[in-house]
Amino acid sequence: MSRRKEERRCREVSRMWALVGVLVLAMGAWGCGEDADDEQERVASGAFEGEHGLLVEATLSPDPPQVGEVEMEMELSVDGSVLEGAEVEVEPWMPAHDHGSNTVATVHEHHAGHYVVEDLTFSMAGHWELRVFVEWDDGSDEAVWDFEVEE
Ligand SMILES: [Cu+2]
Repeated sequence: MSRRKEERRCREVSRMWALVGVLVLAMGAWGCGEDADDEQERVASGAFEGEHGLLVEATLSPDPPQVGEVEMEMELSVDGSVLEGAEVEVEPWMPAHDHGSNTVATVHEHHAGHYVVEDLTFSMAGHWELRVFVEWDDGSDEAVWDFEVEE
């Protein structure tokens, strides 16, 4: 069955259930969840690991990101310990075109292990990477992830 037909069928079933007044909310868990899955793959917020124990728990807003300025905050830890006083750089990168953005993002630690990113922008829509480089007393690591930036 084509996806469109399936979606239409989902809608019709939804309507029917709504008409008889039965738990429409249950539909989401019942097979009409395709859109929610797509959404899940596109978001840029989440937990991302480096190869040397770094864990970046990032929140971007809006999410999925849009062209222009994006607000970003991160919790950083290494091997499970809160990472305080690290040097952090955040670089947006568009691999298909080999370019970054027009602004240089700056990062400051708001409180222990909690870092706020400013001047983070995406200059065009499409597939971007976000590269986070972190240096601390006796080590360094990076975490990179990728996602779609919307118009
Ligand atoms: Cu580009």
